Amino acid sequence: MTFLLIDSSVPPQRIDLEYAARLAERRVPFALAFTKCDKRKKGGPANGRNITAFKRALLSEGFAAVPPSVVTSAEDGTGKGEMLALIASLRIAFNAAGGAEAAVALAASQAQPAPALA
Ligand SMILES: Nc1nc2c(ncn2[C@@H]2O[C@H](COP(=O)(O)OP(=O)(O)O)[C@@H](O)[C@H]2O)c(=O)[nH]1
Ligand SMILES: [Mg+2]
Repeated sequence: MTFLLIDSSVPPQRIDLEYAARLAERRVPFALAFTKCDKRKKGGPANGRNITAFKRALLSEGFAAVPPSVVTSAEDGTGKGEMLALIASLRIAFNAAGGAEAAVALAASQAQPAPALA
């Protein structure tokens, strides 16, 4: 599975939105990992607002749904369990359904990326 890492301490970055669009265009299932949730950029919006703004930007740029996401911090460990659980859910599906095809199908159903508008 692919995680697209997004710095939550800064507002949505054009390059990150474009990267998400490229993944969607190529039908690569992905989840969002919002990083550095402990770090507040001085003078900038709170991390939660940056995260909401990023999700809204995806929707306004053509995504039919927001991919699964996890809020993380390498500094204090936030989101580690959630991230491992997301990966584990794919492993369980892989073993239960017996193959890479099933795991890819599950990832696709979770991510539901739609092609971004041109
Ligand atoms: N406060 C905080 N700093 C972090 C975190 N993750 C990485 N950093 C710091 O951010 C800087 C760049 O780290 P890097 O892992 O290259 O992250 P990048 O900025 O996404 O490329 C380094 O000084 C890291 O110690 C985090 O979760 N919280
Ligand atoms: Mg780096």
